[in-house]
Amino acid sequence: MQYDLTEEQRMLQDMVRRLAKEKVEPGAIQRDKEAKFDWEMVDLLRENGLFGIDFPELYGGTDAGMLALAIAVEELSKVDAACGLLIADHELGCLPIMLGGTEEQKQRLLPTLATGEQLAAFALTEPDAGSDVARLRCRAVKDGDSYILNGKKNFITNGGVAEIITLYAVTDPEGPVRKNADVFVVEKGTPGFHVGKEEDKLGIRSSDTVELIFEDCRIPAENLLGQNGSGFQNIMKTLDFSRLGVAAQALGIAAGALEYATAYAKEREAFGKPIIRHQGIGFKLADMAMRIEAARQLLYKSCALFQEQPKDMSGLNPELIRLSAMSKCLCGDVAMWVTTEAVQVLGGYGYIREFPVERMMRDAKITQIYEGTNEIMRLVIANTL
Ligand code: COS
Repeated sequence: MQYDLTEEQRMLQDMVRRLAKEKVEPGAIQRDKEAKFDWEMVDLLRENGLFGIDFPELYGGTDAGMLALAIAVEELSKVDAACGLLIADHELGCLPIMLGGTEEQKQRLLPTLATGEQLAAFALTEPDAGSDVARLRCRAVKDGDSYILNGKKNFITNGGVAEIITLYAVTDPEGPVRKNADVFVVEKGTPGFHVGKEEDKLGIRSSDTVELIFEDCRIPAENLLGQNGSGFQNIMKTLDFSRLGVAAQALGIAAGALEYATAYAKEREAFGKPIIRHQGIGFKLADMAMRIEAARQLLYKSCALFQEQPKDMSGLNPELIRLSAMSKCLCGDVAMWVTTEAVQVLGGYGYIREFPVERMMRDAKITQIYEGTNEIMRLVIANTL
């Protein structure tokens, strides 16, 4: 297992870093202000082949692996976390297909997802349950060669813009918990599938977060992914992989905040010298850099291990489950702490919208909440000890 970056990974890092600085950073403050999904960002990622990084070549991807994906998400998130989320969340929406789909389903669905021509979203959380997956209620009832879906999903990233939704629904409410649900593919435009309320959020404001409503929504039975009753297993494994993407997003936010705060501290003078020369600020920046580097090492190591794993429904070693949860939790906590400190370093300028660190602080918060709260991550880690 190696997680020193290869030549190809360094080239990708340089390319995405340049793209982020030149094309993503300039509009970031405005996109946050307007809280509007920006298709130009999607086009930029499409043109640069960034949606298919972790897709097998067989289905049109570049098969560059989890570490390459994490590097790309990190670089984009350094300047705009909502942009990094575009590719991380797309991967989340596609993972249930990669893990549980039949060969026919993969061939049918993955090529247009690998190029980003179609976007995917993952629909798990409901108004009454998100962490407690066994309590989810959305229903799928078999009817001949169809399933009929009824229920609501909320806080669904990309739900209003995606063409393909991977949806978790209970198929057998009387059946044994965690063996009574499945993941389905729902295509945009299917009668009975509506996009509901759009959320007005604290951070990642230009990302699309909506409620999805299913009312007697009939989908073909061939859109069931995997064996009947395998939904819980599929989403647990999906989340083990996808949490590395959230970790990368969090790491990028933290690294972006450190970069900005360091440059500021070298310029800004107080009491006759740049504030970085005052230990109160220098030590803050040192602690920020230290925690970021530690989080990065853990994430890169975890990605390197994960990319050796088959993307199918075979089991996952508890050590990997633990590493994924640790990466997500540590990177999220580091991002929240580092961005708060970055605001402090900038003082009054940190608190106003003209400077990016207050946005980074708002963006960081979600990484401690979604794709498994950091409390759930600690539960997962404890369960594997
Ligand atoms: N990866 C793979 N398998 C896992 C797993 C993981 N991360 N966590 C649990 N499992 C397996 C267990 O090994 C167990 O398998 P067996 O039945 O073969 O023994 C099974 O799943 C049930 O585990 P457990 O009894 O711990 O299940 P619980 O219902 O108590 O819940 C948690 C487990 C809380 C860990 C799970 O529900 C979870 O991850 N919730 C968070 C979901 C989430 O991230 N929601 C956010 C919204 S998604 S954007």
